[in-house]
Amino acid sequence: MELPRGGLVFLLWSIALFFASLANRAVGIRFPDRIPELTPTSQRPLRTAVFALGSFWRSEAVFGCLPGVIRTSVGYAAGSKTNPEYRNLGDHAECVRVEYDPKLIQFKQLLDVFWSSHDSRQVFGQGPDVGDQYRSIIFTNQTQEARLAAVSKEREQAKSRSSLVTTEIQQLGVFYPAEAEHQKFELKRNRFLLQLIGNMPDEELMTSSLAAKLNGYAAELCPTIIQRKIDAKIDEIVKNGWPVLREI
Ligand code: MHO
Repeated sequence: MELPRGGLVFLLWSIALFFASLANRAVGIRFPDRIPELTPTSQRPLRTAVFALGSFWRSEAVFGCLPGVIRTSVGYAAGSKTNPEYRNLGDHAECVRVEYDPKLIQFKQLLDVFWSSHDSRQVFGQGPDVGDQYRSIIFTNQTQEARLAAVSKEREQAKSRSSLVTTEIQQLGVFYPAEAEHQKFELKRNRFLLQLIGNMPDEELMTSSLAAKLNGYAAELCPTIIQRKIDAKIDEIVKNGWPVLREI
């Protein structure tokens, strides 16, 4: 009897889960992340959103921890310079690209996080960072997103007329990924967490959901409940003796 395609995928997935649960005991929290092509979330159609809200180190951490966000990366957009670099980014803005599962989180909710995570009224900078590269932008892909963005901006402006909301809303053009050292920057500063996930190479850090979450955790920018959940998970791993120091 021929197995339908869906059935085959399910069977492979069950086998992978079984081995993952065995392997999990030995390698801590890393294994599920090693088989991204078999994770159920990545089989669903994902959407992409891009935002600029100041230093992209922080922006990536803000979005990485949200339930439903599958992957994050940082880069440059909104400018005219081709192939911008961190030290020479021309008129581009520092951005975060968020890949999310629309069944778990919606563009509207991402907008809420965008507004609550920076000061959209600050001119020519964000927080301590000065310059046009830190300007506030919502990038859109479709009319529906542009409409939602415009409504949310109006709502934000209506909160106070004492200053103007500087946020631009624009159609996304080219997104240039930033250099590797800027990806998951907050996580990379935390050697303990890096070790805990098995010192993933850069390419893997870029695509890993786990790394996106821990990047937010490292910066203490996850929603409190998630921050606590990860704390507890890490305590558990440490208590159970993983990673195990076998010799010295
Ligand atoms: N305040 C930051 C800005 C970095 S950013 C990725 C710094 O330490 O330089 O532009």
